[in-house]
Amino acid sequence: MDNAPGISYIRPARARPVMMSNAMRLSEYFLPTLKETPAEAQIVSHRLMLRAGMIRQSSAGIYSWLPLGFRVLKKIEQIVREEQDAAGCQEMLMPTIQPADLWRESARYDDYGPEMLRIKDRHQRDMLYGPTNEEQITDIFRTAVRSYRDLPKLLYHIQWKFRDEVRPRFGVMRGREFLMKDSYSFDLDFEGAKRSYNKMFVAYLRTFERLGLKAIPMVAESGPIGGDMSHEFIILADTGETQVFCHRDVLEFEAPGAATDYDGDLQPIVDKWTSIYTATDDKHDARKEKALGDALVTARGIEVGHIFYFGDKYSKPMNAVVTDADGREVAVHMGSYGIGVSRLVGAIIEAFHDDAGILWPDSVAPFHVGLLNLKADDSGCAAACDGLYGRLRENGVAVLYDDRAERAGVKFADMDLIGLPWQLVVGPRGLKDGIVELKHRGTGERQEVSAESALARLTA
Ligand code: P5A
Repeated sequence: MDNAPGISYIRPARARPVMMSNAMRLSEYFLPTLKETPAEAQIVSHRLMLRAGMIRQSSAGIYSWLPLGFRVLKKIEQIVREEQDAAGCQEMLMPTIQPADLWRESARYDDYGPEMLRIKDRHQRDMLYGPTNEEQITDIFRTAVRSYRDLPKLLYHIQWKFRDEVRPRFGVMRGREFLMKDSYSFDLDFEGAKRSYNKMFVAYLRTFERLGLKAIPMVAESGPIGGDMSHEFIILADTGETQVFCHRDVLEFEAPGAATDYDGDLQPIVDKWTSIYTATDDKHDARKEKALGDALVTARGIEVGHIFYFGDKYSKPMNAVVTDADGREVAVHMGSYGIGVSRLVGAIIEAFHDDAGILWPDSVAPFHVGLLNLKADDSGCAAACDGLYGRLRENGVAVLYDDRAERAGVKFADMDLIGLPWQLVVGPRGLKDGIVELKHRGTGERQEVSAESALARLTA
């Protein structure tokens, strides 16, 4: 609708970055920590997520994300997003609820079985809560793209999925409702598809590296076109559900850096990783195991990502075709690429914790600093803490300020439990000499320093 003359409905908005509130007082924050270990939690990440007030179970395998857990989830999501964007993948958003008819076209409606949550709408139409989105993206693609000139295309979204797992367990690690980043590639031919696949492969190595994880790509299944065109990305953890066999050299490999040229040849990077023996249970080779001898590492792992090349598996039955340079119609070559965003929260805790709680890597920590006022009813102490809180906040340091009227012991325990990288501890005794304590949660290292130098360290 046009504006009426003389009336301006639109006020120009000033550009302002969108950010989460970066400073919180614990007395106001919704952080329902638990002292007791919840009986239902079998693995450490599940226990710690419940105890640290990050999640609340709604029903089996379905969780609410409370403010602290939500912050971590969003941080992980953002790192995943940045690396997808860097690789040339374009973000979009598809719905959670899909029409069954699309899945009938690919014949997966019957194949998927009881893991699929089937729903009817008020008109008795068959719908489902999407366990993945291959059919839906193929449908979008086929109605919009006609020519090879529009290829390649790489699209992704970060959206909730539902799989009615037989045994949902381990908290967010094997949920029924879970957050996935799923990308889809469309190419004219196998060579193009391989380039897209390699881009995602490299983007995954970089993503997991930024999350502080050592993720090992394992050949998951040999494609029909020769070569290995499905990989699971596994991080090693004793509580993992996947059995892993690999050459110990794999553990020394490093992810390619941020300077990676995605338009260059990525094949050498992929080859470097896949040249050394890596396998999961189902695909492991007893002869190779013997040949490796001492170099063989057997371990348990958590699957945090999975990438697939599947050619025309969906494009053919669903008629997603483009015309090639000779005017012939060809079914596009597709791949799909998943990262378990909500699973990663648990996986990172499995990798980084001690007896007292979580040890967040800097990149995903919900706050950078925990500020502890050891004597909230001491006006000098409170004034000093308020001052530090203000300064940290002004400098853009994400800080959680424990200003509660609790005993020091409770504050230490809670702060260790939620695992913020730095603790700034302020008590009346030290304050008399202008001294505060700076503790690094990961190393346990403590330093008594002046308030000013603590600030300098934390804002550097
Ligand atoms: C790839 C993207 C797919 O669904 N379709 C779109 C393909 N692959 S996958 O391996 O089945 O899933 C991708 C990643 O999602 C995580 N994941 C889960 N996380 C929590 N709970 C679950 N029940 C669950 N199932 C899968 C895994 O990290 C997996 O690698």
